[in-house]
Amino acid sequence: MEGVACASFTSSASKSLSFSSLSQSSIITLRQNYHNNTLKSKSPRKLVIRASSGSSSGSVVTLLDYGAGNVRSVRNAIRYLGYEIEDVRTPKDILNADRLIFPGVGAFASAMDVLTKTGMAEALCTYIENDRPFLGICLGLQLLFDSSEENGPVNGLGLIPGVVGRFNSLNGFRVPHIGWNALQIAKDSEILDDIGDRHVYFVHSYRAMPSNDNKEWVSSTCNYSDDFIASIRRGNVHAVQFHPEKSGDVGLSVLRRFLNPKSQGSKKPTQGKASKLAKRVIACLDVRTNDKGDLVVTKGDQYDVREQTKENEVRNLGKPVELAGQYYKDGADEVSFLNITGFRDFPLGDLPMLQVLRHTSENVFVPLTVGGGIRDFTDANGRYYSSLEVASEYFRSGADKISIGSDAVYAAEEYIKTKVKTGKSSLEQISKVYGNQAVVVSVDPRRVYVQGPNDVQFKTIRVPKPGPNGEEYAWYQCTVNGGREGRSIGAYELAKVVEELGAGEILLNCIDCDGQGKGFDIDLIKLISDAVSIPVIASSGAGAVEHFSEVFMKTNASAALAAGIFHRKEVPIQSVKAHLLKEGIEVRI
Ligand code: 1PR
Repeated sequence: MEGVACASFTSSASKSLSFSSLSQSSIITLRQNYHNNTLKSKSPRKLVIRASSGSSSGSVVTLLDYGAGNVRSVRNAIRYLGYEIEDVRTPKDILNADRLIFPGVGAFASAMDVLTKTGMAEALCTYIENDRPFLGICLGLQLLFDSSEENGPVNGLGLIPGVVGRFNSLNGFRVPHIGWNALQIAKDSEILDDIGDRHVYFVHSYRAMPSNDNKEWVSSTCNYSDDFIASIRRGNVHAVQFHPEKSGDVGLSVLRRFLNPKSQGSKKPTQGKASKLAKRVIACLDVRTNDKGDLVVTKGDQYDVREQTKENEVRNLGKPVELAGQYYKDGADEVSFLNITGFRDFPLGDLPMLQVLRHTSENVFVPLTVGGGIRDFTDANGRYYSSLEVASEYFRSGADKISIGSDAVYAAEEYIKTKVKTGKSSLEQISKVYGNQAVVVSVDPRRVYVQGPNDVQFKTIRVPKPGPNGEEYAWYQCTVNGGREGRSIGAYELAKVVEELGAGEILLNCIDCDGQGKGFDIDLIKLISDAVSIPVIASSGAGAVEHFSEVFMKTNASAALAAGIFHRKEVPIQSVKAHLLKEGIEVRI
């Protein structure tokens, strides 16, 4: 029945549909897959289509946003390139699109559910079968396959043979796969022509694998634990597993080539070099309102952000949007904003912070993380806001990831006490809706010296230099409220628990090293990055380029973050990267 419905659309459509690059046998194969895939549906839908010439002009792009998450970055990138966006509201809008972008977000099963219930699944199949210009991004690539193991097996659109499976973390590869990787170009794909051996940004836990059955589709692969499909192309149909909207200039060129293929000269694609996941260099902006009421970038010494003067003012190192834009141009792989007074001020009342995100995301095309104040909150009028609502507002305003500090500590303490996952903590709720990869836990530990490992119930390390009273061991005590309150949980215990509760990444600060410029706390970073299988961002203490190579050589950190040296312009980001390259450490250039 489904096949008949699609066929009748094809013959009756008034819009001329091009079958330029799909042979008749390919179309039959595609239909067969979709047919098999939907046979289980209880009441086969018959799509009534009135194809029109559509309202799209050359500068209009149709965007399929089914409301499951944040596609603001994609919107920003399309607008930045000078195009207007028309949103899909009905299946007909898909069929009438001149150029369709499908940035899949959220989980595979819920996306398929929405697409099927709204009739969009069938419209998408028809659109793609008819070789209309299509660009799927991330989940927008995965949904084209037969099925996914994510909370499944769950049927996909069945247009491309293959099963989407989870990365295997057993070989020491951290899952999610977050960061910058280069591609192995398998065939001419036009939209990838400018990439060469430059890195693009990935963030995902599931991937499709190349096989004999789908080799006609695969236009590039990427290696992470094994070779997975980084992009597909068949005729006018493209999809990429990476995020072009978050891949800096090179990502914008992918979008530009899709949006306006004719304006771009065709190049012979250059083969990428073998690539591991590049180590990331992250610029962090601690943001707060100063005593005059202006939102400023500040920076502490061991978390004290006030000048040591009579006035005792909040240190002001610049304006958040300007600095973030500058770091993007300088080559930062990510930018993080930490709203450092978020623990006491309600972030949704802090409209300037949301404005900062909105403005930054219009011009910064690498991932943006925001943290501070993500927790449940009841305002002065008795209105209750869940942490999920707070996070959603951050996402809507342009964040790609949110970071949770104090609230993650409380959730971990509770879990250790009860051994029950309630599903109610901010960490669990946000990662369930937005995916683990969108949730960072920011840890603010302080080193506490002890005489022996049995002095505390927490994991200790033997310290290279004895403590003030000759102590040979130390543990790392977690704190909340910007380091003001020490808690009865170690960073090691916290890291393991938050991974279980759904964190996708750990931002590992260190109060002792913060702002000191003497290097990262290698012992701490080694302890935590060896304890978990999610990526760890080393933070606090960078003072020279050598500190970055040291942390990457001596620990399993996936990224290194710095603040003071960048704000004070002591060390440019490019010098850090040049140094890392010289030391043989792969970075994005
Ligand atoms: O607890 O969920 O509201 O989150 C609050 C967030 O604000 C946490 O991520 C916490 O780390 C951060 N925060 C709170 N108070 C401060 C402070 O400095 N007074 N900043 C603070 C944490 C540490 C790093 C810093 C690095 C690198 N700042 O973000 O950027 O240490 O600095 P460096 O390179 O200059 O050494 P919640």
